[in-house]
Amino acid sequence: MTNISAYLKEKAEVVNKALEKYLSSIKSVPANLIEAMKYGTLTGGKRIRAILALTAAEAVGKKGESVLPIACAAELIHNFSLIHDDLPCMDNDLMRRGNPTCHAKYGETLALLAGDGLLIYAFEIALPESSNKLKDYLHFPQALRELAVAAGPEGMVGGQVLDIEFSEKEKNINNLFHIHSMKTGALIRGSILAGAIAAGANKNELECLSEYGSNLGLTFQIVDDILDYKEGKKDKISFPATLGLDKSKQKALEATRKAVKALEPLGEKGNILKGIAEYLLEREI
Ligand code: GRG
Repeated sequence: MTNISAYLKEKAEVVNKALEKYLSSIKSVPANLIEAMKYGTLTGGKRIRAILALTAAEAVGKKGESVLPIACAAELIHNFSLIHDDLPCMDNDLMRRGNPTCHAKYGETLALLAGDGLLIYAFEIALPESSNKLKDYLHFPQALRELAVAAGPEGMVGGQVLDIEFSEKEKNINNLFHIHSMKTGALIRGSILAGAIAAGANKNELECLSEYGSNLGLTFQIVDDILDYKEGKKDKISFPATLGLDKSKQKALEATRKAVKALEPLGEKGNILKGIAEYLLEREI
């Protein structure tokens, strides 16, 4: 049985090294832009989306590192969204991951552009540099499309708009599920599917992973809300504010059980994904 926290730590190091390398290899741009892009990406972060992409590739029989560019692309897209989410026109947050937010450190204009830079760079690193590399990147365009759908208007960006536009009264439990499945769940599910697609997964494997990913995304957001709530952010419209703490925990447990059940057809190959789902249910950070 794999020790999941050791596994997550080891994979996060692999991802961090790759992100550092990618971001250090950008040439001929203003130094302050690269600095802000690195700051927004490399200053903390659990790397869950990238790790899920690597682990999904392993669950369908490939080496995780064979899909590292796709895993890093998912992580760059996530970090772009965090920088933009913190901006004054969105949440106007001054702290993230225990440090000043990107705009608090570099100003609003550069932070906005650093986010844009990360989003676009995600697509650059996940596509082959030259036709010599096409063989290694065979399924990457399809994987990248999965990430684009997850992050774009049908997913994360659309969810953010709904979150902003629904009035407090409209944020009943059904709308809350809908907003979060787009805003947070879509990129988590998309990262899992993108890792598996890049690794050449078949239709049955993708069906299991899609169901796993949807439920894992829901667990992730409910637990995120519970952690915020326990930290005293009780004004926020969230699962515990709407359902209460106990019912929210129950919903997260139900979603985790569904996620784990969805992995059954993968047999032992799904064990690490199962462990990650259980770990994310119990996480404290
Ligand atoms: C403005 C065009 C445009 C796009 C941005 C702001 C935005 C659209 C979307 C916001 C999406 C968002 C920030 C959702 C919150 C998701 C969430 C729970 C983030 C925290 O994820 P963790 O815990 O973070 O994985 P770490 O720090 O570990 O990386």
